[in-house]
Amino acid sequence: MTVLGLGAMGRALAGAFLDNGHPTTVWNRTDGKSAELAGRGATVAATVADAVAASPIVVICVLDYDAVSDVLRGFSASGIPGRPAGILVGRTLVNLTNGTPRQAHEMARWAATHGANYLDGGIMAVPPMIGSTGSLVLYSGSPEVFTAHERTLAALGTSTHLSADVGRASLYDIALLSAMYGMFGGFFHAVAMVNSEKVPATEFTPLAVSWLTAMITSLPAMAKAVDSGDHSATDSNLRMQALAYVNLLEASRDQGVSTELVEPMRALLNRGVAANRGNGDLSGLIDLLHTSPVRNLRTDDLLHSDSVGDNESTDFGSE
Ligand code: FVH
Repeated sequence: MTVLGLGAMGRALAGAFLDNGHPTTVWNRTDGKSAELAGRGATVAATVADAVAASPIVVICVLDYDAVSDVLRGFSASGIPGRPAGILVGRTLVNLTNGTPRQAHEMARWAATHGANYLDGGIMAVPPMIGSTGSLVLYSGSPEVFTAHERTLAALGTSTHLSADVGRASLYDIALLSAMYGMFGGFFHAVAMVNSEKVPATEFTPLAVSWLTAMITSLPAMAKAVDSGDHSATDSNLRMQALAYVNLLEASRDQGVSTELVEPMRALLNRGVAANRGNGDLSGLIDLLHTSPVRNLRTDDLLHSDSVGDNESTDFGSE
């Protein structure tokens, strides 16, 4: 194995390969991050080319795709004098750097022009989890290439190959991060609310955990509603929630808490009411995310009216 990039994640990845008995070569842009891995048996390469030449599988995990480009820019398919040519031919490049589906497709094309196999991956774990079964690594790209290296990659945790579409792993990665940041954003706002009355976060948090745990159980039913297009089944209709949400905003302002995290949901709830989805489930809002808000209407009129517009492209951001 070769691991390019020895940040917190790269070091964890290299450590997991070593723990599983894989001879591992490591490289990092700057010095000072390889000593502990060297002590555990890793070979420290002086150059990227040396590191790549050392192994059939090259894992790269750096800050972002610009950094990936910086690391790999020296490689030339054409054999320009002074640059390593052909080093990547026949090797498998596994890119676990966070990025977008478009970047994954571009990277796959780049790898193909250099004769390398390419897998793109998304790590759903933090560094201390790497190597445990709780660490999920998502892969996309050629199923044959994944199968060939599946056992080796299992050193990092639970591997899941999603699709031959090389952008799929980053799509899932970004989607899962979106869900995570939504949860964190809600929690941050909630803690700021109780903090405004000097309630310690640690006192409040067990209630938040228990409430969020209960609410998470509604996600599979919401997913079913999205897939069927039928959002009619609900005990908590959208219009009721849109009205209650006004209190959330008013209370925040009264408590001196910024509404920056919670305003966007208000706009979407209002768009849902305007799109005649008020009697249905909250999951109906997901459909609206495929359309853009385009015109302004008065929120209160719509929330308190039975006859609402049928335009799904409505923005209530500026009441
Ligand atoms: N750590 C985490 O919790 C998350 C978990 C999920 C996956 N992410 C993604 O993993 C990628 C690497 O993250 P990281 O935690 O290792 O990040 P850092 O500790 O900040 O290390 C960054 C490494 O990237 C190297 N680097 C940065 N810019 C360049 C460049 N222009 N050329 C070459 N290398 C570069 C940096 O090198 P150095 O500063 O030590 O020389 C580190 O090796 C990331 O995509 C996360 O989103 C982590």
